[in-house]
Amino acid sequence: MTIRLLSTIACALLMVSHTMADNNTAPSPVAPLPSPQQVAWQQLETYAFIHFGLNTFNDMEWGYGDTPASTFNPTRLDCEQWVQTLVKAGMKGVILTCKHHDGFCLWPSRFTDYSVASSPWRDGKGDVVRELSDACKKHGLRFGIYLSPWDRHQASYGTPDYVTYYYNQLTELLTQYGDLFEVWLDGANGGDGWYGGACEKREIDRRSYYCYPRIASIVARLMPGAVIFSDGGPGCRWVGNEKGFAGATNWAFVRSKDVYPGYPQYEELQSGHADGDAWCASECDTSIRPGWFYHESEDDKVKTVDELTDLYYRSVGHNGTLLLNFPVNRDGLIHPIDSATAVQWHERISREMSVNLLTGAKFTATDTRGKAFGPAMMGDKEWETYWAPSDGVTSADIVIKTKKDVTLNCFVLQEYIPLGQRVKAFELEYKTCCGKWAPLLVDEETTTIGYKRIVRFHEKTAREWRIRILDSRACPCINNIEAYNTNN
Ligand code: FUL
Repeated sequence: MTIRLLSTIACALLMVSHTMADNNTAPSPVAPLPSPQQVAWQQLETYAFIHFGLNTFNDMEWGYGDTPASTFNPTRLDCEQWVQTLVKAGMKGVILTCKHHDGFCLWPSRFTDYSVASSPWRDGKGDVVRELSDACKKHGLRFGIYLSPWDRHQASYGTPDYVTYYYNQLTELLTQYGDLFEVWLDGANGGDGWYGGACEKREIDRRSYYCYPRIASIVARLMPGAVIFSDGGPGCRWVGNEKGFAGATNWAFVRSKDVYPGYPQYEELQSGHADGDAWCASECDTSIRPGWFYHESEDDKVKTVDELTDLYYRSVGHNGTLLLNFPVNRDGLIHPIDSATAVQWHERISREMSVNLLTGAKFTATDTRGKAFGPAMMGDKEWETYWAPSDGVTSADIVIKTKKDVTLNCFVLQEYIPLGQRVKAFELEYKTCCGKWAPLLVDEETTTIGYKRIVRFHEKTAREWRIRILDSRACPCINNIEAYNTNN
């Protein structure tokens, strides 16, 4: 045997033992990473906002802070009607404007009389937060709170006393209403207001006034399962628009030192920061009507089922969540036009995504680190199992062979995000009848995947499909691939 042959055999043995050693070892996580709460939050995918309060009764969007509490008087308020509608619309949770910028509280706060306790509704004995949180418990919906930091009613606004007042109210909401999944901190802050009769403009330092780390520690102590929303998190971030969509390229990261509530370069939030140091996925908020609060003049301006469907694909399908607002009306009900539209929208999405045409298909890949991470894991519906190639492999092809010809116009791709968001670029292809790979026609960039990427493309019929991962921050970890024909 020549020395050359011996060294070739030795080299081959080394490679085999190396592969075997790697076989069942999971890839190392790539920071930034989500907390288990952030993963659970993103899995909710769609949940509702309710804007309701004095503005509803006074045809306003931003009350000045002096609107009389006596004008709050919903005659037929029924939180069960809200929750039942939201469940039928596929919502997994609801966030209520417990206090909007006008400072009026939908619960009888011990710290102010500017609340439902001073209204004629239920003779001043009502509590909307209680009624809604109870209805959520009864019907299995998660509950969250919006507590506006800006308060145009309080005389102390702008002083340290107001910040204590804010913490006290936050504590009431975190301790009196059971489990919460999200705490929503609005970015609109400071400006003119009533402020106990001063009627002036008050500016605050948006970065330091509320001491956000203190708020985060109160939430972490009293409601550890909840994620905090604000422009830059820390739990989840604003998507940089109020239209309900995220960028096709969408990283779940932000540069935590840069972003704060009121961040001027908020448009960056549509795609996140590829070089961010903190996990902070995007929440796409929008209203089913032009306004956040109810206005009769908008009864004929409710978004259509087509518009909402498109938003679903560009929010949940762009690695975000969709927070869809329902402006409760003066009766205290979700308007029938809004509820009918939302329910039809949910039925439409459910129909479009009802038959996964890859069921029973064969998945293969150009590289696999070991049996436990085989390509079949992408078609097994299990969250905890995923395909991954060897360490250092940052581009690979996944080929999917269906049993017969199928006509597709949509792929659903998911990364196993507990190990980080990795994929930077991919391409989708199909095999033509003459056996050549050709690109599927996609109208947006195919870059990031994240928790969920839904890629719509021009319909094609074929038996073999290829997903080419072109670049990734480390070896990709793909845990689910589905495909649909949304025209069926
Ligand atoms: C904004 C607020 O100013 C709007 O009134 C609304 O509450 C929306 C969800 O957030 O920043």
